[in-house]
Amino acid sequence: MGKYTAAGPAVKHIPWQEKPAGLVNAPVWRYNENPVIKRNPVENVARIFNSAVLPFGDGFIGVFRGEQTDGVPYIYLGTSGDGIRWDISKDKIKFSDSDGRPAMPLYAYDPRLVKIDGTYYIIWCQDFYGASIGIAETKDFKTFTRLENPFIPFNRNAVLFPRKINGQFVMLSRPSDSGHTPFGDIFLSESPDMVYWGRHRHVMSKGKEWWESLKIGSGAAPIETSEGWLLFYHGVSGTCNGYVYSIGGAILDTDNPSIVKYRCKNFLLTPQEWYEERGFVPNVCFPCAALVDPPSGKIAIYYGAADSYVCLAFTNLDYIIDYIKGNSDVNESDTEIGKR
Ligand code: BMA
Repeated sequence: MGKYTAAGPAVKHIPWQEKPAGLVNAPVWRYNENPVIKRNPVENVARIFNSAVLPFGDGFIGVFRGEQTDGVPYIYLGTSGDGIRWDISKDKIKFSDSDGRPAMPLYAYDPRLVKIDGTYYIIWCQDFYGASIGIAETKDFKTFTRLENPFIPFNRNAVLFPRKINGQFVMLSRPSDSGHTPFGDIFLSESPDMVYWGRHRHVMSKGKEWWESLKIGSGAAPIETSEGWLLFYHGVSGTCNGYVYSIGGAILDTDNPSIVKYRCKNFLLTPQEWYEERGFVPNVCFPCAALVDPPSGKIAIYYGAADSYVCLAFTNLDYIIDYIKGNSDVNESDTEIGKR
């Protein structure tokens, strides 16, 4: 048993590698056979990246952002025994409305996958007369029923907490504008029923450190730990040569998650390998999922690299929580309840 604990069932076959000896500046370390999904992975899909996975049955299931050969992104289903080698369907996930009629979004990207009380929710970015959030539920990964779009445009990077908090569903999101937004903070909204969303709260602003000085967006569904909700998110900086996306870490209060208890001033992972620095969009590490195995404390982070590949990185609960706490620098707006 480690110093800190995490909620949730054991994930016995979680992908894992020990931290290589002698590695410095690496609170999170990369899988040495990255990328785990390479280019042209299935017919009519040129690139798969920014994707989310969960344990399912004896293995894993995932929702994958597939950039079709016509350039339009959609979501594809994949299964895996080990969380590393994936069998991805060549057909897009077929979404229906509540009457069972086809209800496909015009496009869908950056899916997140969260299980709450036995139901799986896929949350993605889509057109709703402007970029906003789509959401669907499934229990069996055979039928996928669209729910009401939670927010009006413009919004991106929405992710649900994996359980109700104070009896409410809670979603993080990043309100934005119609373009490739040069700003953005993380907010939180509550719903009693997954239809009506309100009681909006500000969670975190872009950071004062260079790597997250332009905008931030929530990444993986938060992991519940004894210190609070462990959130891996992305932070963006604007360089003279374009945006750089790094992975950051914060810990939110368990009962009032709009309060940031700790926020790491250092990035946890920033582009440095060829598959992160070179690709369709260079210099992107974009986390969309994190698995935890509570008994061992092992954590596996899935992130998109350079808008071209799916990659894996590892850390463990004690190490990452101590690192975030040890390098924490919260500002006034982080620690507020987030209501004005
Ligand atoms: C963001 C999103 C992500 C993408 C990133 C870098 O705005 O569109 O899907 O990975 O830009 O291109």
